[in-house]
Amino acid sequence: MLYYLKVTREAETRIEHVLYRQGKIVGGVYVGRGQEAIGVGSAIQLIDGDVVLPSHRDFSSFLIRGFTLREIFCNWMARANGPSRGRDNTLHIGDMSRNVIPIISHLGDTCPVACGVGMVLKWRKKGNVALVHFGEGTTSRGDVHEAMNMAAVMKLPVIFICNNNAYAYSTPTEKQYAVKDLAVRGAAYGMPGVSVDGNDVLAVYSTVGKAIQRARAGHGPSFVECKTFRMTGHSAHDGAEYVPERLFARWKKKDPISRLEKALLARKVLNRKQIDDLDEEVRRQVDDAIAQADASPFPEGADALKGVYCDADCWWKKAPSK
Ligand SMILES: Cc1ncc(C[n+]2csc(CCOP(=O)(O)OP(=O)(O)O)c2C)c(N)n1
Repeated sequence: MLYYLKVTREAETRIEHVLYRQGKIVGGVYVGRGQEAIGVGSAIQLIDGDVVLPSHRDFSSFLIRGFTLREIFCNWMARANGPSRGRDNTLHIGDMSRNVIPIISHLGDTCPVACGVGMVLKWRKKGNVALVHFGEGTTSRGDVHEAMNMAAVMKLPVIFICNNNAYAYSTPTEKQYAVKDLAVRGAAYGMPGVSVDGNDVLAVYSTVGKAIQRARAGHGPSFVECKTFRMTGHSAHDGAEYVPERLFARWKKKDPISRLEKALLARKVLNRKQIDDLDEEVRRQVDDAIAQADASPFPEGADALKGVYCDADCWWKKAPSK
């Protein structure tokens, strides 16, 4: 867990603070600084056949599901050998062979897709589950509610994971919804709704873990609200001037990485030297991946239509019918 938290933080920091400013990333850069524990604590417990539908701040889910750092940097730097073949520079990436379905930019629309995935998983009867991630702003969209209702009625094995990071772009939660905890919305649809400290990776692990076990046992969906804070602007171009400094200071003390480090040190699972070595190894891996991506070619214009339609080798034609 500590490795995935750290590698996510290091990679996203380079993307936001170095590569974007060097002009190597064109377009928006959305990172999940401060909320890494949500993706890590959830995806790390998935098994073969489970599916994850990450949001735009869930870098770690991609790594945990088998994307390499090199692939991810190639995508951010719009290179031909990135998963989206140089067409996009964010984490709008998916791969059916790794059971990762990309986010749909129209926020909320990924939730009905998660229901479709849940229907397939239920029919296959292998006890697999789908995790779908989204922000608190997204919960104000109708699609999310329709999906939660459908999942509850059909007892679909879908875990709805809300990263409540306090701001939807520049809109604070009190200007957006009138309940104290979004988790109460679970009950409205007939599914468990739980709020958890989203900066405590072990708490996320255990809460999402219980929801996963419930879904595997055929008891249907759950809604998990992970309370966290976005320790940066909405995007790299946004200085977050609308966020009071005191909030950054308060949430810095709850940083998910230092919290896990402290717990591991206190319980003597790791010592300081091992943590320093891990930091160095993570930096080295990120350096290598960036260098490899930087040396990769940009796409050729003639390849622009490749993979847009289902060619002979597309995953869908190769997918098993059951
Ligand atoms: C339907 C829709 N409306 C607006 C946008 C523009 N937009 C992209 S991210 C974002 C903020 C979403 O906030 P939230 O769901 O809380 O997620 P967060 O970015 O805070 O993780 C907005 C408004 C969009 N992509 N889709």
